Amino acid sequence: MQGLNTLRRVVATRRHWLSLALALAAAPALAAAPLRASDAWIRWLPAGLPAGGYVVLHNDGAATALVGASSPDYGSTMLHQSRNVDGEMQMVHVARIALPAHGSVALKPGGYHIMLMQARHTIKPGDHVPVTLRFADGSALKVDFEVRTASGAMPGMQGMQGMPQGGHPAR
Ligand SMILES: [Cu+2]
Repeated sequence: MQGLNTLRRVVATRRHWLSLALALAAAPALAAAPLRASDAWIRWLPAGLPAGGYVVLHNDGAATALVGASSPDYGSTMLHQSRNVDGEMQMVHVARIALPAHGSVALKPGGYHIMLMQARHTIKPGDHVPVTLRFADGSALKVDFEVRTASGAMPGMQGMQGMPQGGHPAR
């Protein structure tokens, strides 16, 4: 009985040291990565057309910038900005997207986006695409992007277009 209790204590102690070791191993990675991503999605387009990738980047550290992106699912990836030039939407290649210290930047339709080109296989709504984001400080962030249809991305917006104003004929 005494022997079994001793064995249990040894196992418990080992488990404790293992969890402590794991916590120590994780700590430096957390401290060195002040960048986070949320709401990452890709606007799906048919026939393998270039697709826009959108994400909100949060920076808990010093000012930096998004300087590149890559994905194993796409042959070519660029940082783009949509701009309204004389009433016409145009896309331009940008080298960097500034990320202020202790701030955030939203890549969204009509603005900054990640242009994903040359899909390596059929990508459809509901898929998840890994994209690695590279920053000016040398760090990288692997983010899971969810593929959505243009309408699915903005629930309600489609139904609101053309909705009659006031349902009853004036009398
Ligand atoms: Cu683009």
